[in-house]
Amino acid sequence: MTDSLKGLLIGCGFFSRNHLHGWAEVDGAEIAAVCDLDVSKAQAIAQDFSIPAWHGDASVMNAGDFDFVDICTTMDTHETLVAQAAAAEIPVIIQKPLGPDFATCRRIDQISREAGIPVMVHENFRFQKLFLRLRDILDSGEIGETSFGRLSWRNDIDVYTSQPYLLKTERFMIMDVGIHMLDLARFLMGDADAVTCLNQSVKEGLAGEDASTFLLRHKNGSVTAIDISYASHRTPSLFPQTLGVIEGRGGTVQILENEVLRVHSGGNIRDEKIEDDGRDWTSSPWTQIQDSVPRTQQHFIDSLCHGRAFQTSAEDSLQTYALAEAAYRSAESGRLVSFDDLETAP
Ligand code: NAD
Ligand code: 89Y
Repeated sequence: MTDSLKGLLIGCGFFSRNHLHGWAEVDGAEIAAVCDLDVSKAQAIAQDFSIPAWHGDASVMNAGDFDFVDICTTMDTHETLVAQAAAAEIPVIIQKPLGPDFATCRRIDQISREAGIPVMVHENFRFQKLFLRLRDILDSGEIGETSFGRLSWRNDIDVYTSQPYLLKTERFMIMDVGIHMLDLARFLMGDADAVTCLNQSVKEGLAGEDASTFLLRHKNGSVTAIDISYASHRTPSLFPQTLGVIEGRGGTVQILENEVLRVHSGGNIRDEKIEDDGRDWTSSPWTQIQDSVPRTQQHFIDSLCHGRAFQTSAEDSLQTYALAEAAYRSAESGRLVSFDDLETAP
């Protein structure tokens, strides 16, 4: 382990346990210290995961002890923390959403580029096994050039108990889950540059929307329909499954319940069941999401070590966050909003 890159994890809240389990599996990296404004949380999680050091102030980045920083705090804190990491010249992997709006995301990318510090967004949905397999099927040419996609995330998981900050988040559903869907749409269907969107606040007492329905116009002429909701009541719950379909000019892949890809091509049909990885620290219903965390982290470390661009670098992710911005503008105006309508294009 002497050659392992030493990381500092910042933010020891709800999702950070998945990060620490993940880092324990990653080749070439280890977490050397954790940090939380609430130092008792940092201490408790450090002890649970046998991490040797804990801190209550992110300025510990300046100590010169770290090769990378893993930021697992909510979006309102991201610009300041990335600026601190950039000043300390430490590469960053940072949880989604990168920032609360497109202007902030642009500034974060600018900070990263000016300091020459690579920043990757921890966008783990594209690292779910099902979507990696789906990408392989598309790359094989089996269904031909894509023309239409539908991605659907609808459930009523009690996200408000585990992530109570979402109750007060004004840009809620699109930034929390929509951002995963927009990234997936780009991953599977290519870049897009215009959106129409309708938002709903179904549950009472929320500061923001908890359901959103949108259409994306891709640059290659294809279209993706996305619908997301935390107010969709079904038994059993579909959390955390993304369902849908990808149509190509020569076939179709359906994304069905319980991690099944149904491939229609050449007049034939076959089902591929995507099994989880069988880790001992994952648990239903979170397994798919948890399994994707170490894969996301390994991509960060491998790219860093080999000087390669991250799939979801801050710069690349501007395309995703511009779509989210366009979606909010569309919901407000009732119109299709393209990148030309934003003050600055990604
Ligand atoms: P949380 O509120 O439970 O934890 C965040 C922690 O960060 C808190 O303990 C807080 O004290 C700490 N913190 C805030 N500012 C800090 C600072 N400047 N220095 C040190 N510590 C600081 O949040 P969470 O639910 O763990 O979510 C964190 C992020 O992860 C969010 O952006 C969320 O959207 C994202 N998330 C992603 C996934 C996924 O699948 N990718 C799932 C859940 C959450
Ligand atoms: O916040 C959400 C996310 O990003 O992935 C799952 C989640 O934690 C709840 O839906």
